[in-house]
Amino acid sequence: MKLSLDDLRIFGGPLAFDETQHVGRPNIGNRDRLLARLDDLLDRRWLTNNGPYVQEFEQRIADLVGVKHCIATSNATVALEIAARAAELSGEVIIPSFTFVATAHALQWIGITPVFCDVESEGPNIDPDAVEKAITPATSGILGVHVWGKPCGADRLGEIARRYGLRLLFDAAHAFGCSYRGRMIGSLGDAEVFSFHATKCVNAFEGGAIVTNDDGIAARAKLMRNFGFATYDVVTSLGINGKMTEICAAMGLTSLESMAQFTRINYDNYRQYRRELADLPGITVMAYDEGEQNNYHYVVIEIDELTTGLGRDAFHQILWEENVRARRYFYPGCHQLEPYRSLPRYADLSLPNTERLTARVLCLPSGSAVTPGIISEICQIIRLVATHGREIRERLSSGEFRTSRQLAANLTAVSGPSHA
Ligand code: T4K
Repeated sequence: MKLSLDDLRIFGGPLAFDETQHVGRPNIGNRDRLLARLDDLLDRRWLTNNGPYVQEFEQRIADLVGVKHCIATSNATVALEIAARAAELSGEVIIPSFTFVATAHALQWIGITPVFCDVESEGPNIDPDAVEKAITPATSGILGVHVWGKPCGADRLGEIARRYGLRLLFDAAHAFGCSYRGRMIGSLGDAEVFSFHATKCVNAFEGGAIVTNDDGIAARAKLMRNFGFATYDVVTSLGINGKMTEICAAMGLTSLESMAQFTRINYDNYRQYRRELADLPGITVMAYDEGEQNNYHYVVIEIDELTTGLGRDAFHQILWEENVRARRYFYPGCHQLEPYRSLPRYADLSLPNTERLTARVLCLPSGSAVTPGIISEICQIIRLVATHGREIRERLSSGEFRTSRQLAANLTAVSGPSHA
């Protein structure tokens, strides 16, 4: 336990964790079930191309979400590209800048201009009023993102989309198993996309899925996922290779069987972080609406530098020094990343809510690889730093540190002037 500043690694104390603590360490599930499925698929000699495990995975997801169609893919980025084409998007599509860069890249990759929009002042999701203001004659759709599994204002967005004749899609990469006003995410808008990447609550090693009630989108997406082949030797549309393999579907099915357990663990972790960081000035653990279904996969703190005396980047670096790989999901906003920041259309773009959020949030380790003891230790470090922010800054500024000189320089530089 870190009880005083001298216990911190940056002042020469011992490393808090020998083993690196990650955000999104994969949940494994039942190994025996997975290995039995691997034996089956090897015996069957059917390894990919719409095999039985993929079809079973798709059915399970469609049932869970309550939609007509699920098209499993190799990952969510390809799923976004396919969904955008299947929904016949073109020209400009409005998206939040506060998202993983894949949301923007998927559009840009297929020649659609992502129009970055601000999030609501309380964050973390796209602001419907800002969406409406961003609509131009070139706009063909809106692609909302349910950041950290927290649902977008889908009803308002749906009303705007209807009024302007736009398609409404959602990047639900974080939101498998979450609900919005009692409806499962996945059933909103024209289509939604899930990620089953290794770091997600339910994982298929790598994987994604398009879910929709729209027969046309589903039919086109199915073709596009497999090079546009309607049957042997018959190509009826443009396509790509976006297929999920059988081994990924085997993992996905196994992971789905443990979903309730993963969610329970995430919930307990989230509650523990909230309990142990409660009443800590300047630190807020972002709350989930417990009236909805949540996967509680991301535990996110917001840091108020004016109160703590140290900014988010200082917390980030101090935690990394202790072998805690807290993550800045998301930093910076997409509009400040290449290739967008160098393009003239984004050069003067200012998104104040996004920029404020990207400077203040930090995701903490959770999931089945994290124990209550690990969470307590992480909270103890955060509490120590948050309650001694100004002292830490002064000690580092005066050169009193026993670890990396460069780190000290960064710690004082990234946080800006003291607000004492
Ligand atoms: N839309 C949104 C809103 C998204 O957040 C994402 C992906 C996508 C679309 C695209 O989905 P996919 O095409 O990936 O299906 C990670 C994930 O790779 C990425 O899937 C995820 N979002 C994003 C939020 O996080 P990175 O580059 O920040 O971290 P990564 O994958 O290197 O690893 C995360 C941590 O987990 C590391 O600290 C190490 C640990 N780890 C990772 C892997 C892969 C393990 O312990 N074991 C592992 O097998 O993107």
